[in-house]
Amino acid sequence: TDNAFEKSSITLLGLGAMGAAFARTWLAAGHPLTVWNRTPARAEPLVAEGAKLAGTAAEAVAASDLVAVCLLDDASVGEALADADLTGKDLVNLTTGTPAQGRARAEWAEGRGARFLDGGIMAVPPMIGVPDSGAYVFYSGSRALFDARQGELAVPAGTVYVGEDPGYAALHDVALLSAMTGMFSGVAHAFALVRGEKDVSPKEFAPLLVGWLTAMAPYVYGVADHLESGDYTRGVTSNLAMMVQANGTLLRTAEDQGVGTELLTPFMGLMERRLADGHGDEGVTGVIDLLAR
Ligand code: FVH
Repeated sequence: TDNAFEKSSITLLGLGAMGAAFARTWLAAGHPLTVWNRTPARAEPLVAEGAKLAGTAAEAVAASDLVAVCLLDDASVGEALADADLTGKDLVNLTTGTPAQGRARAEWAEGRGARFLDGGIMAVPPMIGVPDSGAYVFYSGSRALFDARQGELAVPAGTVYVGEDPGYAALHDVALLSAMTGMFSGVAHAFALVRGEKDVSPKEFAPLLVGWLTAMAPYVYGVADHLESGDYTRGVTSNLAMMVQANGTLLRTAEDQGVGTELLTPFMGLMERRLADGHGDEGVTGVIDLLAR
């Protein structure tokens, strides 16, 4: 199916919102594309755009050396590929999972004769195939596969290879999503505080919040420096003792505004524990030590 003069053929299993977005970019780039979806009707628009619809996942896998999978979860990947012959295939799993699932899926695929790469997509579907959207995919696993398929993988989104350990793509993905969850939590609390005020409109407040979060984002580099140096006081301008004191103001304000504090108190509790352990001259990095299990 692949030769030096034509675009390589690609198989894609899974035509949900994300899979369909990937499919369109490969089709637009001229790659012959075979697709399979559990619900075949979902493939109709892509077939109209030039994709070939396979009757079964096994038939789809047989059609190309490069097989991408973008399904709901790891269990659906196992189900879909159960009857497929993976011998000699380059299997790229774009399904979100845990690091442990990535490692187990790599062992499973390699045991069936495939090279394996796990992917963690850092984008939402409308960003796929859009230059400068910032979309990229973390990849980990077979470096040889990544190098050989860099051309195809770079069509839908940027690529960031994070190591031979097949769990690392998911680990990076989940670490970034976890940080985002913390941001969502902070944003929810901030809007809850101002929402009841007749003279504070959410749309006027939003750019102030974005500006503040953007200004604070380089804090991340300070944490990295603390962790690598082992000195959690380096470059600290606002120390833990001061911040724990200020937390009282945050909590009182929430109470005055009639807003629950449940999004704030878990983190504040950890800050207080670190302070009680005698680390008032540090920043907030020491909280990470308290999280280690
Ligand atoms: N959409 C997003 O914003 C996020 C962005 C970051 C990455 N995620 C992950 O990408 C995977 C696919 O997500 P999706 O958005 O394409 O998801 P859906 O639109 O819900 O499509 C799910 C597809 O999976 C098929 N499927 C579900 N269960 C099974 C099964 N047991 N066997 C075979 N296929 C299965 C489903 O088929 P159907 O419902 O159309 O028949 C869709 O093709 C995902 O890991 C996200 O976490 C997306």
